[in-house]
Amino acid sequence: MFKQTLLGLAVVVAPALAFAHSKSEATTPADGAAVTEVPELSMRFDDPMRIISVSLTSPDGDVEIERETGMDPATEFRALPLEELEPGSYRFDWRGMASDGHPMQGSFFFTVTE
Ligand SMILES: [Cu+2]
Repeated sequence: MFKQTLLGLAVVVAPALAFAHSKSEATTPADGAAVTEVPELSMRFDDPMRIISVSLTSPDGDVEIERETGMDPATEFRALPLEELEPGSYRFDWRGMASDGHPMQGSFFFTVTE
């Protein structure tokens, strides 16, 4: 009986696992890119992701950004820097919840040039 329950669960869960660990497919700016300006920060996912927290860090510390997208699971996340970004290197970190319920996190890097 118990075995059957587990098996049934496995069958139900299996299709969801195909989408497990949705990953960031593309970001703006692109990971590792050198850009002259950053009008927006965005990430696209191959499966809806609830983005719980984000941060943008420069060598001088945290940079304020404003979310454009809400807390609902979505395949696209957008945020805007509140000020023009000074030349330098930046790191964007995010934490989220994948549609299969797994907590996820990631980061990407870019450089703003003069
Ligand atoms: Cu997962």
